[in-house]
Amino acid sequence: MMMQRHREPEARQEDADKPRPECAKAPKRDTRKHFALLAGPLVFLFAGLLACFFAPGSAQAQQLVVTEAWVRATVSGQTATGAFMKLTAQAPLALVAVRSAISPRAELHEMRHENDVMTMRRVERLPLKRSETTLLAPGGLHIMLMELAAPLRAGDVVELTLVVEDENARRTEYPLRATVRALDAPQP
Ligand SMILES: [Cu+2]
Repeated sequence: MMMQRHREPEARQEDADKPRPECAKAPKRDTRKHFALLAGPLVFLFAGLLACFFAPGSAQAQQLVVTEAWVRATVSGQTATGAFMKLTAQAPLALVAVRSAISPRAELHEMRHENDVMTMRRVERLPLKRSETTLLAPGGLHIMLMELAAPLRAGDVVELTLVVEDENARRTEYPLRATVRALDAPQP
């Protein structure tokens, strides 16, 4: 029995070395190439699926792209400032709330020039059309960060969370970081 067992691997090796008609027709290299061609995209697909399942909100995260986020610096004693950015929705969305650890009262505001007077009002819900970029900028729509506990200096980084609602009233949070820019940037 023992002798037979020891011989087994050798016998298998010999079998493997023998050319088999079926294998001779399709060289091994081709099989590997096909596998590599197929495996590459599969790995990416699988990694993508994993990311969707395990990264909270990442499936929805692709629905809103936030760029060029910044916050205007403040001077000592100033307790409110504006946050600005570009919002591009990949699906019909609405910005419904803003939160920040540095402000117990963060609101979306709109500034309008009416009869030579600049007026500012709160916007409860900002619809974001698909494939359109909405600009939050000084003199227009902006996020107002109020009741600030400390001054914001140029170069500081402020963490904000945008709460966005999709067509099915499903809410998704988008955390983002905005850099504080110098005071001489235009007023909100
Ligand atoms: Cu405001």
